Amino acid sequence: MSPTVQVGVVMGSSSDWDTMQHAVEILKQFGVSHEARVVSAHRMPDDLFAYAESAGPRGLKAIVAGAGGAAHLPGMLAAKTPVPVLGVPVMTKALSGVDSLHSIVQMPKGIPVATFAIGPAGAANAALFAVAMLANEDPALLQKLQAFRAAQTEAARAMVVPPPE
Ligand code: RP5
Repeated sequence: MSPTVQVGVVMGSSSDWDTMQHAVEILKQFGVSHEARVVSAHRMPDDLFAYAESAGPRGLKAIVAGAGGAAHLPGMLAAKTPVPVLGVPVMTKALSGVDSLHSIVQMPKGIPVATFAIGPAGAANAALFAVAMLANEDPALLQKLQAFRAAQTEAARAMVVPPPE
């Protein structure tokens, strides 16, 4: 039997990878089992439904979903599964990702999508949020998350201005 995947990272296009790889990097860093797939809402609607319907039964604990433009991928996934969906607005050329942000964050009442910042920071933070969710039930993962934060604190304390060239 294949090992259980805890977090699914899905995106609307391979062109989203530059952004979404930052989510995958974090999950790798924390040793969280994951998968990364292209599931386009408007080009692969049946696949989207199949992915969402199988997410719970397969044991996924969270889905990090990134899309750009009229970004219905996270919302439609959330409509089809009770597994928490963490939405990442991907930067777009025409509207700088504000279109993606608005279409992901403005879910009508009843079907939530946790929405993160536009671009790489959002992708990384969505993965960190998934780690924090999993850490509620996993003391070893919680320890790693606390160490990650402590390292950030130390790095910030070591900062000097003006920055060395
Ligand atoms: C969305 O359309 C994707 O999430 C991507 O951000 C955007 C552009 O897709 P491509 O035309 O690059 O495949 O579905």
